[in-house]
Amino acid sequence: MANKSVTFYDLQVSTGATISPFVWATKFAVKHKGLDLDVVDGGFTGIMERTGGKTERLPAIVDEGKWVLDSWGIVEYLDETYPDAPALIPHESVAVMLKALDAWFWGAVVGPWMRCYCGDYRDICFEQDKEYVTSSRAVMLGGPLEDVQKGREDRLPAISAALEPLRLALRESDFLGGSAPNYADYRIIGGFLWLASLAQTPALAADDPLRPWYERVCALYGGLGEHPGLFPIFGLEQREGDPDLFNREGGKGGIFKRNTGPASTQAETQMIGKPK
Ligand SMILES: N[C@@H](CCC(=O)N[C@@H](CS)C(=O)NCC(=O)O)C(=O)O
Repeated sequence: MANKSVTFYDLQVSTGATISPFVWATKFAVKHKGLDLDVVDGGFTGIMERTGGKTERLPAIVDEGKWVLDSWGIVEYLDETYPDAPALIPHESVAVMLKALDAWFWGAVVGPWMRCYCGDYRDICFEQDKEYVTSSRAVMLGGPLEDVQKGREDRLPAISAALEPLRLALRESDFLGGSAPNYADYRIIGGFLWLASLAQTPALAADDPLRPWYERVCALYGGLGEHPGLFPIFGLEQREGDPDLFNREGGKGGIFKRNTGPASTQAETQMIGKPK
């Protein structure tokens, strides 16, 4: 029997790939619930017309005639309406921690990437969107997109290095949800797929430890995150003088170093010179 579908208002670029991180997260969320996406295509201009005046921002869905707006609103709706399907937010703590994680991720990574890729972002949009995207993003970023993007090769290595908290967690776990994905994975993959929808140069090392997680999440639901219009985000080369793109050793201390008694801490104790 075919799955039930919801009408899904997409936000796309000229390749046909979704651009918005919010929309990407929501596509995965709908599929997680076992529902199919009945996609209404479109770019940045004409959202109000496409949605009959219901919203200026996407994502939006219509389920059995009911309009549901906002990525987080849609997730709450899906968990409430389809309690028998796997939960997106299986415990209230997931929502709280994900909000903290997401705020860190935008501040440390997505925002800085936007400043490295805002010209690519405009160039990949549909022709009819370019004027609006150029002017609105220049206001958001405080200057012409070419000026803001300039010098990105000098900034990308440090942004890659800033992703270490995610690498530490995902070295030990297949998904942010643990052994199976949940909304935390979808929310964070949204930022990576936003980048993949537009990046004309890679942002992360080819052997970045995040890559298996990225590929694992993209492959879910018949390859939802493997749209042919996406660009490679792995392949950044470290130049002389650049910081390491990632930490090869993983976590060595604190929460990542289990104390099983003095033998386990002896080397560190000696190194820091604690008197007996
Ligand atoms: N709080 C909203 C934010 C959605 C949002 O800002 N969407 C952007 C795309 S990333 C949008 O629709 N932009 C339309 C525009 O820029 O005109 C949500 O979580 O759904």
